[in-house]
Amino acid sequence: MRVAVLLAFAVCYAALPPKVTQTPGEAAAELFHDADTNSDGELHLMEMVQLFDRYDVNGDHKVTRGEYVNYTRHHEPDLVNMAKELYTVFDHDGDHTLQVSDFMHLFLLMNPNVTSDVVTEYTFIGYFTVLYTNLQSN
Ligand SMILES: [Ca+2]
Ligand SMILES: [Ca+2]
Repeated sequence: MRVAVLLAFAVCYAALPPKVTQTPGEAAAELFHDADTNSDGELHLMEMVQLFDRYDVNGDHKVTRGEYVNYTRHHEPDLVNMAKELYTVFDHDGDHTLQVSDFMHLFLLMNPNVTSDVVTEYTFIGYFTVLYTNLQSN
């Protein structure tokens, strides 16, 4: 009897959808803090390049879909369900590979002041909150 109850519970539990523990804003903040290597509340162009290098595990100056999904699974598990869509958004030139130039494009897209090589925490989190919200509601 007890085993049957436990089994029923296990079956119900397994059927639940994956638990989303972060709001889009929290996930965006986590990504910012991961990217802001020197923790000064600003994302510098160099930090964007460093972030690219962390995704590029085998160091061939390309981030493949596999590298991106793997990094996301380990560092931003809440985003893994939308990792494929994010990759497509980041792949600005549409060649199915991320290069530093794609990250540079993203940086410029977030940068309201093109003469600056800095994106503020506020701007970065705002951009990614909107992006995550849009992908979640799809
Ligand atoms: Ca920084
Ligand atoms: Ca690579």
